[in-house]
Amino acid sequence: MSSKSHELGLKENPNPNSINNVKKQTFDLGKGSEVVYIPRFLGFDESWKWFNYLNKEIPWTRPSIRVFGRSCIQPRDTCYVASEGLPELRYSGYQPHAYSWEDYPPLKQILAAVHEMLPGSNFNSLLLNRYKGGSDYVAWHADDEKLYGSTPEIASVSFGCDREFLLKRKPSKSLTVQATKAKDEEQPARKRVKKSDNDDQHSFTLKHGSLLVMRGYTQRDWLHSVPKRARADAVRINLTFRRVL
Ligand SMILES: O=C(O)CCC(=O)C(=O)O
Ligand SMILES: [Mn+2]
Repeated sequence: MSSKSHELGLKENPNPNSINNVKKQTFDLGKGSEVVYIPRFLGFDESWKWFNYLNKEIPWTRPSIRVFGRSCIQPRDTCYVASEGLPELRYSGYQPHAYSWEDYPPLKQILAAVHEMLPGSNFNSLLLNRYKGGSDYVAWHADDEKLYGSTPEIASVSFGCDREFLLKRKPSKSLTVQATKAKDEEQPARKRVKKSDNDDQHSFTLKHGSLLVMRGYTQRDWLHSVPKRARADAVRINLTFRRVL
């Protein structure tokens, strides 16, 4: 305990890196979906150290995936790390090899920092992405695989080039039905269909050393993407920590 806080009778904060001690932005997306953004989760220099390690040491691959029944090369490099004994991950017809945390000790240090920031979290798997430049991207999707359960918390740490991260609300099934009905009945659809407004789209610039957390029903009700950006001319590495149930 520092002498000053002792004099004032204040208790030293037991967890200086807790979520209560950093600048964070919380976005209530409604209906039980929430996003938290912490721009300076990790220090700037420390983050470059992680970036250099990851860029060099991770066994990056660029696999073939299936999108709408067609085979294509995934538009970014990837790698998967998971604790032993978990059900295997499969997305877009691709089953990544699960590397061990023990093979990449710095990943365990970043995981520990994430756990410290998010009390109660207990991530056991990690999907890594490397965007080599502005033409690498991730298309609109939700991480709604069954193995994560119905309300997964996903913690996303970014290094390197700033990239835009977009969220948009999934089209509501009932509204789609109403829209079709309105068309069938030749009534003006705009009267029945909710207009898309600002509450249905959000954009974040994910900075070097930042942490973005998606939780609640964000994967059920929202899609996210990192679109192509011609001006993003440097490498970005992103780590998404998840819990396989
Ligand atoms: O790179 C990002 O910020 C997002 C990556 C992502 O959504 C994913 O790997 O599922
Ligand atoms: Mn995702």
